[in-house]
Amino acid sequence: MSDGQTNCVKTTCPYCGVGCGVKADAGAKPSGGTTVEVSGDKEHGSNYGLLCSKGSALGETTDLEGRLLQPQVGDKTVDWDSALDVAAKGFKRALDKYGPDRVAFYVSGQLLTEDYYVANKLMKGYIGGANIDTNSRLCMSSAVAGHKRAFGNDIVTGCYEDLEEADLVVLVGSNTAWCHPIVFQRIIRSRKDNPNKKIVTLDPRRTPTAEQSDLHIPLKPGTDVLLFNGLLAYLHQNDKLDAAYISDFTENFDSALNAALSEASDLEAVAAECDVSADDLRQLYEWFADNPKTVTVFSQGVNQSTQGTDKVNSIINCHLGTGRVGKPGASPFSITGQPNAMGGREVGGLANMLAAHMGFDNPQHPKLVQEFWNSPKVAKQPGFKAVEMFDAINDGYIKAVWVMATNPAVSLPNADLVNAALEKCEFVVVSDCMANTDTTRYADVLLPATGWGEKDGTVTNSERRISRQRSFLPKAGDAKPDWWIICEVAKRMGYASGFPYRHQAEIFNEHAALSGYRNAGQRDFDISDLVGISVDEYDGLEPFQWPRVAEVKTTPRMLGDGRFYTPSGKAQFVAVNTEKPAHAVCDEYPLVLNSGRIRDHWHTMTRTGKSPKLSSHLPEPCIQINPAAAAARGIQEDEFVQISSKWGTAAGRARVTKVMRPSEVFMPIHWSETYSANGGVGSVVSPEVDPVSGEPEFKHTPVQLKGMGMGWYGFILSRQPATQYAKKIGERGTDAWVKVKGSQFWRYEFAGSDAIENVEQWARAGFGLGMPEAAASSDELGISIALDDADWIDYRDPSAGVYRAAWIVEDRIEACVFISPTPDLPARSWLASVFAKEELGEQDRQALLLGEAPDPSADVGPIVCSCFGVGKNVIKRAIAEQGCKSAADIGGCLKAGTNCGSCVPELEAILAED
Ligand SMILES: Nc1nc2c(c(=O)[nH]1)N[C@H]1C(S)=C(S)[C@@H](COP(=O)(O)OP(=O)(O)OC[C@H]3O[C@@H](n4cnc5c(=O)[nH]c(N)nc54)[C@H](O)[C@@H]3O)O[C@H]1N2
Ligand SMILES: Nc1nc2c(c(=O)[nH]1)N[C@H]1C(S)=C(S)[C@@H](COP(=O)(O)OP(=O)(O)OC[C@H]3O[C@@H](n4cnc5c(=O)[nH]c(N)nc54)[C@H](O)[C@@H]3O)O[C@H]1N2
Ligand code: SF4
Ligand SMILES: [Mo]
Repeated sequence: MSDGQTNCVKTTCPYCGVGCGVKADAGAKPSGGTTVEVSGDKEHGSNYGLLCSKGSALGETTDLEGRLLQPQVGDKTVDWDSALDVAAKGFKRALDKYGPDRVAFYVSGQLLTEDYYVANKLMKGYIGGANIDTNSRLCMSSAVAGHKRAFGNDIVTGCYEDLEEADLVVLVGSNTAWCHPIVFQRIIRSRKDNPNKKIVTLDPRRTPTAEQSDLHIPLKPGTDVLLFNGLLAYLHQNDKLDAAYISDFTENFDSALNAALSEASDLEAVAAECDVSADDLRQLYEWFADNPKTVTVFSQGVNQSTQGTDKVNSIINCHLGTGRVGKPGASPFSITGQPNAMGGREVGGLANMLAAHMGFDNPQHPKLVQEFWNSPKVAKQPGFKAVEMFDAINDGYIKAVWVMATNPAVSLPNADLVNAALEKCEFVVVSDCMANTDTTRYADVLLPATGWGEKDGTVTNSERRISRQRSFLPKAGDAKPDWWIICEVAKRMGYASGFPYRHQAEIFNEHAALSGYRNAGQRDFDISDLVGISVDEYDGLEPFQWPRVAEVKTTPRMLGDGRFYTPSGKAQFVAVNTEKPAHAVCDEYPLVLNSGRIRDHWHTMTRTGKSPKLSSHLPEPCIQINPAAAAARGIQEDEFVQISSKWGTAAGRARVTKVMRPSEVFMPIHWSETYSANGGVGSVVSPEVDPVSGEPEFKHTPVQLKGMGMGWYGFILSRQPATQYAKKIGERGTDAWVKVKGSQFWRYEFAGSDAIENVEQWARAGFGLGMPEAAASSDELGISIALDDADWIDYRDPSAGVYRAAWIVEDRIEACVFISPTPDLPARSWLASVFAKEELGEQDRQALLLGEAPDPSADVGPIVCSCFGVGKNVIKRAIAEQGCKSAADIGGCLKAGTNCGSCVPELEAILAED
């Protein structure tokens, strides 16, 4: 659907669960290929025209570089017919020989609802097993389980408007400023209009979100249940509970209160146990008690824990106790991660759920689903949850697995075991848009899926808003939509009658019909108003919030009337007590590893890693360490450090920072083997899961930390990708490296323990260049050069272990190499500006050999604003020289922060430093 004025197509951002509306305009590049311009959709109710850094840079990720363009069987490129036959036969063989419980699908919150619907139908209705689970298990399953325990069904009761309307927003285990930036901007803007509004962040780290909050409570990891039990006790002790609401609409209050009082009746003791200031805790409790309009937002600091479900219920208990559920400005609010985490829940993508929010706990539901589908079989009991599924693959129980739109070799805990399991598994099918991911390398059959801009369907965001993702680009190569691929495999397995769809709108139609089938208000998920929707109507479908039935076209809030989906119709308090995380620190593993996200990368970087803008903010795997913990181990900023646990090891650059508590370290989740060596935190993470939800404890693994004692550090910037070179570095005993996409170069960082014998030979060989007398070229590296036109200038000081070289072709820099015994190497931000020059002057050449920017203004410093490439040094100069006093002043001078606004929290932090 275009907007009527231009060629813009209205679609939805494919990244986070905020679900922003995007206007996308594809045009032809004069040089061939396609340009994609994106802007926020002002009419979309989730973002009203705003987009964060990732959304704004979508145009940098839609090209064909790295895409999987044709099906592959083993190493061979094949046509679709052959690939689909092999996939279907492989599954059929395993099914016939071993039975429906021995095959599995591992799917994703990045599938569209229509894709997800048919994947679930194929597994649960035709294969007849329930071993379909999704990466949402790693993400939202504790919230799902907590909602079901309290409300009887998986319902997010509020909407984004509530966050604006609230007088108090409590953010628990959520780095909203970086992970849900547009929601965060909406909260911050509303505070400007409401001077009484307060934002509180509960996070062991001082995140950019905490930085912008009125109060940050850096609680000890894993103490959330205690803190919220303390709140329930406080509300009771101070007569702040809503007795009428409790008696009219809830059950089990006494046992929840008793549990709370048993461990958390003394505020001072709670504060001591959570390791926070009693005054700060009292402040939070008072604000919560006195603000009827309170929203408590929770995310992975809550869900990803062996107590995740209990944490969720400890929060909901406080909202039930004060009657703040589903009311304007008052709700618990689970904010979802992926663009279609909610859609997956709606179609039964979790192994313990059925389609249309039905479940195995109600014996009528499997029958009802089977009857509606008229399918030969139906799963009768839950299947393996993600971590169990990969254990079962590793044990040889599961014989065939199909991975769609997720990268488990990187993102599951205990990733080394997951890699071994995929290696061993008899039959692995992978559907992805990218050719080379850590998971695609295990595929027996590799199926190219259409990516964002090519695919077409619906997604549901955190506030239950169903929006269309629309295609505006031609399909890449032979790529096909996921729903089509699944249906074709289903047909070839002999299930043609169940998968007759010609268009995704037909699948949506069936999904809508199932939601209303024999429902009559008994089940929450109902969009039956859309039954019979035509292709044209589907194409024009405007965003709306479910449920949507004949009388009600959109529902911003649910459960505000006190009617719940439990057998009694009443909400359930859940008695919860604090349990310790699965593994405690000990002498061997004395620190707690926490893991999560950074501002500009998305998960395993298969898409954001292609964007120079998004790779400029935090380009490398790093490990955040408190100064005391670093000092105790003699660790300096920038050196390579290693963390290890019972399960494995990972390495990154040391970031010594007070944002960390002394006993914890943090590592981002984004780096894989595709982008780094040893940069994947998943190898280290404990595979323990929450007993109710099965969600892994990604935020709490005991680890050991040590400096890697590297003998030398170095980096290369090169116009040509030199992947082979980087691999060779690995072969030469380098212990760590990472590759980063820059706007005019690829950057490779590395370090090694043993000195390099002949550094010039080593450096030149890396580019396929021999020593000066030999003419050299290497097509293998994509770099070839007639030495006549080229200059190799270098500086060496063997006794100091320093080497600097630049390779200049027709006065333009082609590559440069810097090596030193310490991580103190020239600023990459300065060198980026050298690559932007069409012609190098004498001064530039000298500066390259000196390893120093000719003057301070040549180095912009680490990039803060990725939209306009504004670095920290430039911002600091504007503060000092132009008297900028606010983020708005900096925006006025430098434009930083004026496009997507994602860097505003960091601008504020820089202002606070001065
Ligand atoms: N930039 C970016 N945005 C994203 C994503 C991305 O990859 N990149 N991914 C999306 C997805 S799928 C998801 S699920 C969301 C996740 O969004 P968030 O949940 O906000 O992100 P995380 O960084 O995983 O974790 C949040 C915080 O939990 C804190 N935490 C750790 N342990 C505890 C604890 O015991 N208690 C409390 N209270 N807090 C704790 C961590 O320090 C961390 O700051 O982000 C979505 N948005
Ligand atoms: N240590 C640690 N690990 C974590 C977490 C953590 O906080 N700490 N968080 C967990 C969470 S919340 C999440 S959500 C997961 C995310 O982890 P993953 O789901 O593994 O990460 P992605 O990189 O998003 O993987 C998506 C894959 O699908 C491909 N893809 C994209 N679009 C499509 C499409 O339309 N069709 C197909 N077929 N393929 C597509 C991409 O190229 C990519 O390979 O990570 C989890 N892992
Ligand atoms: S907040 Fe950013 S990543 Fe999330 S949907 Fe909006 S633009 Fe996309
Ligand atoms: Mo997630």
